[in-house]
Amino acid sequence: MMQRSKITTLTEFIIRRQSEYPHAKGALTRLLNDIATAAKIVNREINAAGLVDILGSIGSENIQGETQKKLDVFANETFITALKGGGECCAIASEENEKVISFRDDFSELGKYVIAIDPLDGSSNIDANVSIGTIFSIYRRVTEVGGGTEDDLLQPGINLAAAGYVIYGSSTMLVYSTGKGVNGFTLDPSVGIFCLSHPDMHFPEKANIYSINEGNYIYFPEGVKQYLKYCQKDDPESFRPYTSRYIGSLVSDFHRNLIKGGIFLYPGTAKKPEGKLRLLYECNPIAFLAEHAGGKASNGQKRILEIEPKGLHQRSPFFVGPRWMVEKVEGFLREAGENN
Ligand code: P6P
Repeated sequence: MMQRSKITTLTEFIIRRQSEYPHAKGALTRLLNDIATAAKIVNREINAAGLVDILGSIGSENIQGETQKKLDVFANETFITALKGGGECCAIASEENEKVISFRDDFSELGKYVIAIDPLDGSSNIDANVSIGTIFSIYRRVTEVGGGTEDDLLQPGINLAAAGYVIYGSSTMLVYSTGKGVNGFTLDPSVGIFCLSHPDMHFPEKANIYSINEGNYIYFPEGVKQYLKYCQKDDPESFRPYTSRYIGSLVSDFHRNLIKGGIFLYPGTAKKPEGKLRLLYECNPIAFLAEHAGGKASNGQKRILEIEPKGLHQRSPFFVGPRWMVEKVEGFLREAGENN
């Protein structure tokens, strides 16, 4: 009988990693497992979305003024229920909710962590059957007692205890870091277990992909326009011209760039100087993962993780990928006097 190679499950991996923290009591372990459980439930609905009447909008809008899709609402409710029930989290900031969801019951308000989450990022792609994702950030609370508050959530990314994403694609993967490397787990749907499939993920040395919505070209800062011209020059020694790849789903674009090597850019524009992506639950978690995978993330001049958040839904220009690629676009912005 063929001996199956030893599979490391997400639970085994998290518990093994917990043993490296002498004072850990398992709260973060349980919290990460709560997230994985919710992801499996959302995954099941996404896979069935084409079969039952769960596609389409529910007619309401979220606080971003974006039409909410049924799966958006389902995913949001699923993660909130799982995190509230797990007792390790005392508050959530979600893209789908204007204010912090504070858990004030006796059980949850003792939770030591708070979470900022985009429950279903890229949802405009749902009806086109394009891969979408969940993005999460985990902070230790800074308040002492009671339900979590906005103060617990408005922390810079350098304070993150953990961050990660789930990508619901040709296979479903959970990729996360607690600050000691980035590891990817693929869901075996036949048994509902996440199995270690991408240990110790790093951006590859050879990177030649750039991801940006070039439809906004005329509104880009001059430095970004110059960078795009640099990407398109013919110089085989530096792997140029690069390949342009853009899905319009941050998790999918970032995951591909992490595996194949590439930079993702969502600059501020003349019309939207702060860009589109939200600092707390899109830029920070992806930036945390990028740095622990050997990369860099900035807003064009400042490290994303050092930006002090002022609001739950504030936006930031976002450049993330291999360090040398991000520094290249920062150089063009500096030359154009657009890095102040
Ligand atoms: P655009 C999805 O709505 C999202 O927030 C990210 O997942 C994605 O990277 C970005 O917006 C796409 O924005 O303006 O190119 O459609």
